[in-house]
Amino acid sequence: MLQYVGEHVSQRWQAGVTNPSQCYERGDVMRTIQGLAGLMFAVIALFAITLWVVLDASAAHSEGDAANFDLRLAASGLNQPVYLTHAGDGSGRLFVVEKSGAIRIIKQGQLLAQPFLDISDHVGNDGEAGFLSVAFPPDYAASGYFFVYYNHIDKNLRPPEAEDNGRNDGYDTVVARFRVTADPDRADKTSEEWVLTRNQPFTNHNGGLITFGPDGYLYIGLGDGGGGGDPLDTAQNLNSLLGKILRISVGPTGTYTIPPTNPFVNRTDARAEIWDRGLRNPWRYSFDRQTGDLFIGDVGQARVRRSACTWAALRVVSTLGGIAGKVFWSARRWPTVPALLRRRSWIIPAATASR
Ligand SMILES: [Ca+2]
Ligand SMILES: [Ca+2]
Repeated sequence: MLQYVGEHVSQRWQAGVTNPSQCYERGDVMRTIQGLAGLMFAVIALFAITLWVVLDASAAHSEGDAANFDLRLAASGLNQPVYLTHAGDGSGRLFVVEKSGAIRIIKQGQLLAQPFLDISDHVGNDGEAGFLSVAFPPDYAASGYFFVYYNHIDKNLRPPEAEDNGRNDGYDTVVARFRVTADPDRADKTSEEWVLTRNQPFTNHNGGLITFGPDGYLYIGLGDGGGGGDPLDTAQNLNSLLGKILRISVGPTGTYTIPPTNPFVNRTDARAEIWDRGLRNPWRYSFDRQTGDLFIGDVGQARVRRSACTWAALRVVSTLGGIAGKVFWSARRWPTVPALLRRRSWIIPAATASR
């Protein structure tokens, strides 16, 4: 694990912005219209890139050398570390999630030999599946319970849902609650309580991040279930939890309740847990500490038949402005122009990068 040391890193990631019209799947009828749209996108993208280069050069000039940072070794001996956080308890400890099934503690700069939690005996660690994140509630210091996201080694833990079309190939998703023991550096493995479980139809696209938002609710990222091109069309399906970011209210006991301000609450044609939809695999996301906006790193996919072009996408969702829950970019493909005209509430990524 490396420690970032420096002042500022500009968003070089945006330098990968290319023309999205190269990537959406073209229908036979709309080819001409989309070709014109492609030209329009190309002009806009060229203008945007030019503007970005100018602004970035200006920013770099005013903010100092963007390359003025260094990396130092912070800890070694970790096994597949995929997430790093703290408990918000003032202890200064860092908690590192190992994909293989454990949470490790870095305490006063030293990696403790004894894991905080080790459930590797029932984590399905393969490919994109594994032990993927941990979330400590705001009152953790007093309450001592916390939540984890992992894929269970038993693929039959949950049967396929109706929209899964019988597919049962992935390690099923588990969001579970655990409790700490009298030793603050050790959790009680036997305290596990399942809060939410979900079948995984395919091995990939399991999402994996759970985190508490500034509103105190638990946000859960779930991918579209997997397979190329969202074959089950789950991401825009409001009756499916897949391809979504969910928002639930959790406490020291029980499963969960639905926050009354969730966008699809009190609707019979949608799952009330859904907070955002149209995602392919929101592997990581993060709240802006000042504005509360949510920055979502998604792995997009555009061309289905000719696979030369795939996308990583950054989307920004305001938790304050009320846009959450509208129709976003489909995980299946870049929306066609007619689709965009029909669905003006579609929101395209804030930034994209080829990968
Ligand atoms: Ca299953
Ligand atoms: Ca999956």
